Amino acid sequence: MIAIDLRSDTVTLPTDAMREAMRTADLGDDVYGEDPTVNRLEAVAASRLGKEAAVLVPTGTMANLLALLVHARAGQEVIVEADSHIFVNEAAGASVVGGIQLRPLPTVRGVLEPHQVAGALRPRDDSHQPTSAAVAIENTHNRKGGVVWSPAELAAIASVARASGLGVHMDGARLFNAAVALGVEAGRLAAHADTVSFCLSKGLGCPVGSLLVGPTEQIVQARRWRKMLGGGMRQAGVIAACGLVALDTMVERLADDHRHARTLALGLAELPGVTIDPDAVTTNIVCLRPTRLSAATFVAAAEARGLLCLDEGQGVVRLVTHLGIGPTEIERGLEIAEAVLAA
Ligand code: TLP
Repeated sequence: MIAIDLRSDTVTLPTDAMREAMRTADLGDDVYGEDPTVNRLEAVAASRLGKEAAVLVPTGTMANLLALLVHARAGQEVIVEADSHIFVNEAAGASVVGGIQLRPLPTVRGVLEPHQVAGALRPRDDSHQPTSAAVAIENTHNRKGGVVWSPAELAAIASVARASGLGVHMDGARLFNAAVALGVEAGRLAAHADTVSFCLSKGLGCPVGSLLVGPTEQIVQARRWRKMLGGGMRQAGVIAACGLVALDTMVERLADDHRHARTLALGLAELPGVTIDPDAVTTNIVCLRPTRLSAATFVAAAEARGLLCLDEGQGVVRLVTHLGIGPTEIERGLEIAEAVLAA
């Protein structure tokens, strides 16, 4: 039985075009700055997001960590959303490596309100307290169900941050999902942050790789941290080659993933025994709450029938659409969910 894998968009496999690009890529030693394919990808990424420079890293986690290390130093604080990937899922890297304190603010949708950020700022002249260095936002917001920040919401946070001298980092692991959902260029969204990370290895289909983009001075610092953390890769052009294919050909198709997620959400809403708001599904992440089963029971029973999804904790099951999922898989997934809920 071939499973329908909706655990994450990270499970996607490289396309034939990516495999061919890897095979034929011009390579060099990127630690010497000599890999032409990496150099090209970094230039394309920076220009696409309207920033001066970019650095290729293995993972979104490393891209976020480098960003926080560049924005803040030991004893300083970075404001984050309480359900953000940085706060929940990155093993406290900024605290361990950088001595940086994270300040989590709870929200309903994953979108920080300007008054929350303003209220969380530390006084500069109180020697008891850490000093506020930056705000990190997540777009789309993963644990809240792929929530897209509107340009106005981004502008509002950027304005509070800048008025107080704070840096802004955007964890845009799924930034292109946000851009496609809004029908705008990703650069318009990136303009509200100083640094932006995005992943090649999620909906864009690459096997590995993320980029951090921002001002040259910050990216130069980020490169030093990358080296220290062991992220200086050599003939990384094999990865970058896939990234170039992805930025060229895989962005527009994210709209298919969004359509499939919406169909899935509408179908799930028809079933007894689940709580779900299909109108909240605007990108590729669907979150549901089984009302009569625990999330863990739902996930185990679905897996036994060939549907893989994730127990997100707190009673929530997450299903993510991606490159390997079409209308047939959505239809079959709904049949399995129906059987699980009826059993
Ligand atoms: N998210 C993964 C898991 O870690 C939860 C997933 O399956 O969704 N920022 C955001 C918003 C993310 O969702 C992720 C990965 C990352 C950063 C980290 O990226 P990687 O896995 O490349 O370190």
